[in-house]
Amino acid sequence: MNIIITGASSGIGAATAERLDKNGHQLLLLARSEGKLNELNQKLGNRHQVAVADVCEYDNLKTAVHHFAASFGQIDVLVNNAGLGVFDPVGDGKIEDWHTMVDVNVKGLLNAIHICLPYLRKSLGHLVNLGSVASHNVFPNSGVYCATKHAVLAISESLRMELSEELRVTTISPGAVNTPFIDQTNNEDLLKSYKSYFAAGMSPSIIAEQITWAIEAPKNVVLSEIMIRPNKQNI
Ligand code: NJP
Repeated sequence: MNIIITGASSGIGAATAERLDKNGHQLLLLARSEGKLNELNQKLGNRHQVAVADVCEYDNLKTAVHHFAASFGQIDVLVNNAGLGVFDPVGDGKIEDWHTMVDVNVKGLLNAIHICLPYLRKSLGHLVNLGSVASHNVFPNSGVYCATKHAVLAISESLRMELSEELRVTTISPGAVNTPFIDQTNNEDLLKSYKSYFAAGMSPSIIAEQITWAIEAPKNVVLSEIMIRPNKQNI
């Protein structure tokens, strides 16, 4: 299948690229960090297309997606993974951090959906959105992040219902995953306390396995949401 992965330069996105490559899929690896994307592609035998693009920049994103579609004929799957969390109590939050989270996690996700949807509907394809346990629960110190992930689940579920004849939609909702995710937080006290929490989280390869499982499921079923936590995570 021809698969686009946003946020492929790190963490869950990079692990998903490695896992999908193993099963022979053709990938578009998309993120802003050119060096990391090229390094990953090299590790995978330079078999894939790389696009240096910000999901917030609609026109650049569109160019990258169209180029991939023109190269391989169709797009079967979008793994909408790019996202970030900057943790702070809402009362102490910085407006720039709030805007960045909304811009990337919601507007960036919508940009990719809007651009890819005509292709995915044509190929009777699959949309995978990265939600979170924060799509369901609200935690202290991450209120705006939780709001963005609630939005992701709402977008997924509405598309799943509206386009059930043309599109399969899966939300992946993990608990803590051991990636550089928490390094975006600049509140020193919170960073200190969360660092070990995320370090004790799941390997990103476990999430990559779930994404692969959802994509490769029989065409007449949809894994609409996969929630997965470390067994010791009780929230
Ligand atoms: O984080 P990290 P994860 N345009 O920091 C990219 C969700 N999640 O793998 O552009 C394009 O290793 C960035 O690339 P770059 C989480 O909310 C995680 O953990 O080069 N790409 C990088 O590849 C997110 O949706 C946990 O900087 C942009 C990637 O995003 C997804 O999992 C728990 C971008 C982030 O990689 C992957 O996060 C959970 C932009 N503007 C949900 N901004 C967890 N780790 O515990 C960022 O429930 N990226």
